[in-house]
Amino acid sequence: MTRHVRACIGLGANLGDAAGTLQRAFEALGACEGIALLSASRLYRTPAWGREDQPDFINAVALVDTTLAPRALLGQLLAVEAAFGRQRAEGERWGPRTLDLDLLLYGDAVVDEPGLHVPHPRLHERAFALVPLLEVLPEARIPGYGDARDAVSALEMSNIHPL
Ligand code: PH2
Ligand code: MG
Ligand code: MG
Repeated sequence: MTRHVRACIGLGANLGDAAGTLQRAFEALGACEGIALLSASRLYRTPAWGREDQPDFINAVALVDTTLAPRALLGQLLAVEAAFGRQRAEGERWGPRTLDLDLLLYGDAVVDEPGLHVPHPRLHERAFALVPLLEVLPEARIPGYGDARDAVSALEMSNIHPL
C-alpha cells in the first residue's frame, strides 16, 4: 500500500507580485503528482531575515499529504520554483526571490543528505515560518527540537502580520 505522509512546505517571495505568486503556488503544489493540498495558511508580511537590505517578504505554509519520498518531493518543489521564474545561479544566499519553497517538515522524519535537510535546519529560529506553520498544524513538532509552539514563544512575533 502506498504510504501517505503529511508534510509542511514554507512559501516565501519578495519580488514582483509576491502575494499573487504565493496564491498561485498553493495551486501549483496541489496540482503536482503525488501532492494533495490539505490546507493553506494565511499570507503574512514579514521583515527580511538574515539579510535586511531587501524588500519585506510574503510568507505562508502549505500542509500537504504526499506519497512522494522526501527527495522526490524536493524535486517537485524545485520544479515549481523554476516554473515561477526562480533564478538560482545569480541569487546569493538569503537574497530576494520570486518564489522560495522549503520543505520544513516531512512527517516526523529526520533526513540529512546533501541538499536535503529535514526538518529545515533553521525552522526553530524563524518566526516567519513558525507562525504560519502553527496555523495549519497547531500541534507541530520539530523532530530533534520539540514543540513548534515552544520555539515560537522565544521569538519576536510582533512584526509578522497577516495580510
Ligand atoms: N527567506 C530567506 C531569507 N530571509 N526572510 C523572510 N522574512 N522570509 C523568508 O522567506 C526568507 C527571509 C531564505 O530563504
Ligand atoms: Mg528559504
Ligand atoms: Mg529554499
